[in-house]
Amino acid sequence: MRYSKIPTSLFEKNRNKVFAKLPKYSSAIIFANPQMPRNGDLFFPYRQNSDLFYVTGITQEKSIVILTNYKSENKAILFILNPQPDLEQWEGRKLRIEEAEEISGISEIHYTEEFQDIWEEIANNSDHLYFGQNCNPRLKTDLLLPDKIFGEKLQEKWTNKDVACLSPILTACRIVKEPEEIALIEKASAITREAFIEIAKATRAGIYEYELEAIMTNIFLRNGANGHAFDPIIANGRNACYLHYVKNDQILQNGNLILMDFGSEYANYSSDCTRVFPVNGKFTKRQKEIHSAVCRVFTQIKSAIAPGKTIAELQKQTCRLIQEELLSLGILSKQNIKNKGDKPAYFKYYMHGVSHFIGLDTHDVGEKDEILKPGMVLSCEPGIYTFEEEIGIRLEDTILVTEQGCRDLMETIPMEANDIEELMNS
Ligand SMILES: [Mn+2]
Repeated sequence: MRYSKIPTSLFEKNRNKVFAKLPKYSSAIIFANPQMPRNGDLFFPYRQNSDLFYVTGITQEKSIVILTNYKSENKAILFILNPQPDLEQWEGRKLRIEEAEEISGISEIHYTEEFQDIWEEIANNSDHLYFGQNCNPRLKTDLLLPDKIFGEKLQEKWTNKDVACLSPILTACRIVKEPEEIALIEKASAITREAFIEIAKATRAGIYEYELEAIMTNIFLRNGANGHAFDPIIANGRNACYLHYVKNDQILQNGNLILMDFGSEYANYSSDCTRVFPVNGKFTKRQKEIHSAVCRVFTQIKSAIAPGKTIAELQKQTCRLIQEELLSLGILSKQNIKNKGDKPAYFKYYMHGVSHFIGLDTHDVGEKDEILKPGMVLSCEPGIYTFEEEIGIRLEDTILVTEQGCRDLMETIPMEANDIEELMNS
């Protein structure tokens, strides 16, 4: 493991949260993510299913977990690969049963060969069957996902039972983070901070965007992160106006701004940050004007993050504030705002959400109408993008909701233009 061992008490707590939401005589099943084929005999880098990790801490492929209360007591049963010497010769050592127990705190562990028989017995004796599934409404894929296929088979086979998707239950559990999880997100954020400081100092005209990415990757890995929580965006000049620009293959031009949306993933927990800084270490007057406008919106929205609010409400407020800033910047006129098309006038310059939840996934579980509670972690990320002026600004921190309001986990990463200039010229 690249990260310090997570206490099994976290996974026990997480399992207990799930059990508390299962009706009597229920059995829930979660499969590891499939290994995604690349080409030839290769796979893409492996990342565990966040739901399975959440209740077990296990990152090994082909693992399965069943959470059941069909015999009235709550019980977790874990299945792992039977380690075969010929496979290990190629892929390295696989988990032993004692090791899987030490990571997960689960005492009943079998090899996957035994899964089918044990599951049949458990399913047969349960009234409610839950299957794991990626239910993110923004996921668009034509792939036949194994979880979904398994769920459909369950529905076909057990017509006399209540068969349902486990996602709503796991979402309700995962959305509020335990102190141990917050500590891991803080660690990921601290690594992200270190990368920004190094990059700000190394930035100069004439080098490629990917050279900044190389510094970032180096610092993430050196600090024990899994790597990037998502493909980093390192966009100078007009590239910053493309929201998900990840080619990072252009030369940094003197006079341009760089938008960098990035974050390390530590122990499978994400951090998410966006900063905008000048290639030559000095903002122009106009760049500073637009940057400060987004900074003001960021500060106001951040101060509105508190228990009881929703992301949908923050979004409305952001759009109002951005519209005002666009007016003062002279980007929009009062007439533009009055002429209503199918979309409001500001939409051309600000077209994305101001917040998403953050946790085991960078776009973590939880919807826009979720009422914020202490322990939830979310982004705050307003922006203004103008192709006319070739300036794209987005400012983003990872933020924890607290009893009193919120705590910015990235407060110490310079954001304001003056602080950035000071850092770059130090
Ligand atoms: Mn984000």
